[in-house]
Amino acid sequence: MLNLDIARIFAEIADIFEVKCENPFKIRAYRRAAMTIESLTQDLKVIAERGGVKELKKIPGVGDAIAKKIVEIAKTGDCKSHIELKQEVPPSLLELLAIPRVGPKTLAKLHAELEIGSIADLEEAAKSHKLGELPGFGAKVEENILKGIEQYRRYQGRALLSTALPYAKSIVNELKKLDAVEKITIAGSLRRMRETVGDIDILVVSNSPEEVMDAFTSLDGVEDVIAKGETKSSIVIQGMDVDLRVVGAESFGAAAHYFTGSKHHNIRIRELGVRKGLKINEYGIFRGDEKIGGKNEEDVFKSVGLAYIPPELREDHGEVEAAKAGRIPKLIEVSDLKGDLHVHTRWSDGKNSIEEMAGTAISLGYEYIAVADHSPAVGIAGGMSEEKIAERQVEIDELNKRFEDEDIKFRVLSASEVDIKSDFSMDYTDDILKELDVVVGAIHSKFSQDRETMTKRIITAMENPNVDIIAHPTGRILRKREPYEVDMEKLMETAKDTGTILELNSFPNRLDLKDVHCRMAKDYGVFIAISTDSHDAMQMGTVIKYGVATARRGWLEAKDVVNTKGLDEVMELVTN
Ligand code: DGT
Ligand code: CA
Ligand code: CA
Repeated sequence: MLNLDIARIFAEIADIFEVKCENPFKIRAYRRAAMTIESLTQDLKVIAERGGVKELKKIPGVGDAIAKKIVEIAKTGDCKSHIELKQEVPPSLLELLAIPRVGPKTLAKLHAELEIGSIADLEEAAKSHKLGELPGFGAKVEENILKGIEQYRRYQGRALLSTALPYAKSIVNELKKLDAVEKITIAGSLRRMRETVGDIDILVVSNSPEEVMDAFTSLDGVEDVIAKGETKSSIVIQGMDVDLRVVGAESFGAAAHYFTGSKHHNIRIRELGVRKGLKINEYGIFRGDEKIGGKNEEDVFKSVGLAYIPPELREDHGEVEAAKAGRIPKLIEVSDLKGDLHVHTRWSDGKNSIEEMAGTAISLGYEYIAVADHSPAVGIAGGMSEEKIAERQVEIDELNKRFEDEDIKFRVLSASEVDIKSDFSMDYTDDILKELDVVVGAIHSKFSQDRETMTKRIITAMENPNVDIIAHPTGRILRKREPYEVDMEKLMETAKDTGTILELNSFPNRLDLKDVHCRMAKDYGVFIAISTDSHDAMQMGTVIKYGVATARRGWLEAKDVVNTKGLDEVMELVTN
C-alpha cells in the first residue's frame, strides 16, 4: 500500500461527497488530506503500524476521522466508508468530474434530470441537443461540453509544464505589445512551475480591459472563446484553457498572490490575516473597510508578518512556517550550475559529437560535461562495447588535451549510463567501471519487478563503489508510465551511507526525482545532480530550466546540488 493509493482513496471520497452535495467542509477536509498524503515523504503505512492514530494526527490536515481511516486502510487495503460510498455512486459518474467545465453541481443536475452517468451518456445528450433544452444550459454550453470531452480524451486534463510554458510566454509577449497593458504576469500552477498544469493563468493590469480582452480573444491560434468579460476571459489554445484576468494597478500584488495560489497556500495566508484582523483577497488587504495594501505582492506577506515566499514553494508544505521563522531557503538558479553530468553523444544514441556537446556546454558557461553513453544492454540505444569505450577514450583525451593547451577551463568526463540489470548486476564488469570518471546507474528494463526486488536492485548498484549517480531513480514517464515501486526511504538511507548521488532528470516528461523526493534527499543529506540527459546539444540549454524549477519546488539550494560545484570538487566526489 503506497501513500499514493491512500491519497487516491481520500480523493475519491471527496469526489463522491461532491456529487452527493455533502457539506463543503467535509469535502475540503478529505481533499486536503489527499493532497498532503500525496506529497508526504514518510511511508504512511509504517507510521500507522508503529504509532497508530496518535502519530498520524501529527500530520497537518489529518484529524481523528481521517487518521482512523488510514489505520484501517493500512490494515485492510481499503476502508468501509469508502467501499460503501462507492456503491452509492458508479465510477463512470465520477469520471465525468474530470471533464473541463463539468463541476459537481452541473453533474448532480445532469444526473438528476437526464440520468447521465458516464462520459458516453454526456456526449450523446450533447450531440442530440437534449442538454441544451435544460434550463440554464443552451447551445453554447452544449458545444463547450463537447469540446471539454474532446480535450479530456486528448490531454487527460493536464498539460506538461514544457507544453504550457512556451505558449504562455508567447501570449504574454503578444499582449505586452498593447499600450493598454500596463503590467502582465503568468500566475497559477504555471508560475509555481508544477510539472503539469490544468490551465494557464495570466494576470494583467489595465485601465482599458475591453481592449485587452478583444486582443486576447482574437490571438493567433485561438481555438475557442469560452467566456469573454470585463475582468475575466477564457480561451482554448492547443487544447489548453487559458484564463486572463484584468485588475487595476492598486490590486495587482493581491491579485498576483491570489491567482498564483496554490489554493491551500492562499487559505493559510488568509487565516493568518484573519488572526491579525485583516481581510486578504484578490482585491487587496483590508482592515475593516479601509484598504491598507495590495499593490505589490510583498505587501501580502508583510501584512501577515512573513518573509517573501517564492512561487515554487507556495503549496502549504511548510513554507508559511519557514517564512515566519525567517528560514526560506535561497533557492537554486540555472546560473548556479557549472556542468552537466549526464549527456549522450553519437557514441551511443546522441545526435552530436563529443566536441559539439562540449562546445555547447562551454557556451553555457560550464566547466565540465559527463558523456554518459549507454551500456550494451540497451540494444536499441546503441550501447558501447568495451572496445568502443577505449576508442571513445582516445577522442576524449585528445579533446581534453586541446582544452588544456588552449587554456580553456573545461573538461570532458568519460562516463556511461550503465544498466542495472534485473539480476542486480551492472552491465559492465567492475574493471571497466573503474576506468570511467563517472558511472551513472540506470534501470531500463523489467519495471514490473516488485517493490522489494526493485529496491534491492537499486541499493545493490549504490553499494558498488564504482557507481556514482543513479539516473531517473523512479523511472516514471509523465502521462505514460507510472513510477516503479521502490522504498524511497531505504534508497535515501543507502544513498547517504554510500555517498551515491541521485539524479534529477530535467527531461520535462521525467522530472525524476520529483519535487517532494528532492526535498527528501536534502533532508537526508543526499546530493542531487540536476542533469539534462540531452540527446542533442540544443537540449542541454533548453530542458535544464525544468529540472531547476523542480529542484526549487523541492526546496533545493545551490549547496544541495552537486553540479553547482567546480570541476576539481566534482572530480574528488566521483573518484572517491
Ligand atoms: P491547475 O490549473 O489545476 O494546474 O492549478 P492552479 O493552481 O493554477 O489552479 P486554478 O487555475 O484553478 O486557479 C488559479 C489560482 O487561483 C489558484 O492557484 C488559487 C486561486 N484560487 C482558485 N480557486 C480558489 C479558491 O476557491 N480559494 C482560494 N483561496 N484560491 C483559489
Ligand atoms: Ca491554472
Ligand atoms: Ca485557471
